Amino acid sequence: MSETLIHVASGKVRELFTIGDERLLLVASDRISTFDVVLPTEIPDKGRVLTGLSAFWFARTGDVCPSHLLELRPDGRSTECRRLEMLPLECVVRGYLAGSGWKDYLRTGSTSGHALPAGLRESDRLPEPIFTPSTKATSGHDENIDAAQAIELVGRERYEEVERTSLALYRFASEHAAARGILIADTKFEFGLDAEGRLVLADEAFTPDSSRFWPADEYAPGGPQPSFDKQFVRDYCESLGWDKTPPGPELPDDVVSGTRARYIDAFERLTGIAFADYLAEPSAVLA
Ligand code: Q0Z
Repeated sequence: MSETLIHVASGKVRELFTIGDERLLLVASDRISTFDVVLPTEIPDKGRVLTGLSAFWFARTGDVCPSHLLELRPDGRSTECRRLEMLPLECVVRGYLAGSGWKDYLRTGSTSGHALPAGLRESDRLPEPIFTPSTKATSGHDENIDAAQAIELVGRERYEEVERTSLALYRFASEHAAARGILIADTKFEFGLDAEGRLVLADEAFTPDSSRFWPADEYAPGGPQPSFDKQFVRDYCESLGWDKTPPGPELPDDVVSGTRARYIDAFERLTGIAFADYLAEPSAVLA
């Protein structure tokens, strides 16, 4: 017997449904966003790449922290998940100085209360990875907060647990990825609590949508780095002189195919699995 799906939320590129009281269905579309705008052109299989990568990581980080993943569906883009009580915190780990971390550092010499050495350049590797939580903004951008503000949101003990767990997850995945030619500059996790109050990794993990992936062989600190997945899209959009307000431009076929190839390259490098094998049998990433 099939259970009723009730649509509960739309993200920029994903949809969330409930299955009964205790489960959710997370569906990753092929939509792509750039400069915070969803474009009218899809990247075929992008949702499958991201779903397969998340499932791959969930299957390998269970010793660090349990995940919400219950089942990967045969379509390769949908996962059944445990429904959790989500923590009101975006758990960000940074191994390199980019994005809002770099902007904070330029203004103040620190980010989220971490004093950093003087003289760092944009995209430099940090002396050690740092935990830089942010608040979940309902509209606009997440706001970086310091430890004291995060402790107000979740309590001291839970804060220490999410910090320790986030850093351990980042160390595990960034070492795995670097050995395969991909630098994970930073990444964002969302955690929830199960009915027993245990911390559970939710949402997506170490996908190009939740992380900054950089090609290691092009790494050149001292300026912004090309994005592993979206650089063709960004370069094309910049070439049009588009003002980055909706609607975004349609993408030409060569930008679509080049971008699709980059997503598949990231998937194959990180998982060691041929993408065609994933399409034939998504559960290959769980082994
Ligand atoms: C995730 C989101 C959207 C995709 C809620 N296991 C969970 N338990 C409870 N809530 C969530 C999860 Cl993953 C949850 N989101 C973010 C929104 C599409 C993901 F519309 N929201």
